[in-house]
Amino acid sequence: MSKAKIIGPELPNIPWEERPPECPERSGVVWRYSKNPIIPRDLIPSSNSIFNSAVVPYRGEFRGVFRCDDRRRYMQLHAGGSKDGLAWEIDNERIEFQPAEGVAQMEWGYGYDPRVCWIEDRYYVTWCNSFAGWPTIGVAYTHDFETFYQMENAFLPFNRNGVLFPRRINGSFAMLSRPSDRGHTPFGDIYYSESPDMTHWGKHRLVMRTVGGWQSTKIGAGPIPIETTEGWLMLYHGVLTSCNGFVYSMGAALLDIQQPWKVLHRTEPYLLHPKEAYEQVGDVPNVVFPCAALTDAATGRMAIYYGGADTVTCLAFAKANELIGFIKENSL
Ligand code: BMA
Repeated sequence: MSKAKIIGPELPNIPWEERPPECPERSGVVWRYSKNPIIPRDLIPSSNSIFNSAVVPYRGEFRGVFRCDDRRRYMQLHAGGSKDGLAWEIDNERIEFQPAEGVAQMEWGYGYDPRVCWIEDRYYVTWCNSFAGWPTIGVAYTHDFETFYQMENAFLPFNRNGVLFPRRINGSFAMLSRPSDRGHTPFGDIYYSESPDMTHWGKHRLVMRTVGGWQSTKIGAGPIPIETTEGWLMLYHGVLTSCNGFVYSMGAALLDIQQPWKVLHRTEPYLLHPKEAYEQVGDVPNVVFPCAALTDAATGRMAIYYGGADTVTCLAFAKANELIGFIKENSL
């Protein structure tokens, strides 16, 4: 058993459920919440679907930014809150971003797959943002989940899955991303970039490429990387192209703490794969897509939020030491 520990705050109130007895430890290093999905597609009147969403701890409670595709099937971002991380109240109206100081008002096109990251003094939001109609990484910040200030886009099109690190690395902000194309990109590797000011991004490095099986078509970072005694724990999605279309699964890697573009270990088998009805059937079948994880450093508990079949929001659990032991023992 690995003695790996999470480095971070103690959060005893995150959602938690013990591993069910029918789920053996070796194959069940990640297990689903028994009451999935936690957010139905029509929780708010305006939504067609609520999935691929990001949550964070907030003043003893939880807040989040949710991907709510509306009933016109336009992709929108909505703010929400919860006392227990399970029952959520989500605003019926989408977030109206205000321009951050010195930034011109940007026209809203679409937004999807948000991530939320506390760094130093505020919550940063990154998402796949329409930049003159094409996808790239949008960046904003908020202090209260009521007013959101939009900054410059991090990159030129085409890019997706922008995921910030929760602290500066060697003095700079750091972000993972996945350069892409204008469609349902049939390729994609994970890259690392740094910025002194959250506006100018450079010093790009390749982190990892696709490999065989469930992660053979494209890969993209999921939740904010989790700092541990064994490296940055990065949960990510991997895509396989079947004769019936893309299949999205979840795996994990450990990245070097000082130089996160160096991969220390990476799972060969997937950790979570579309298996339940709410993952296999929906607007896009066969998708598990993680975008957030709440962690408790004292117990190593992890609550992983993921989208099911591009339709609903689900929860899965893991213990950091078991997960890290599994990654090391089942590494490529
Ligand atoms: C990706 C994104 C995700 C989605 C996935 C599967 O390109 O659009 O939001 O979950 O496709 O449709």
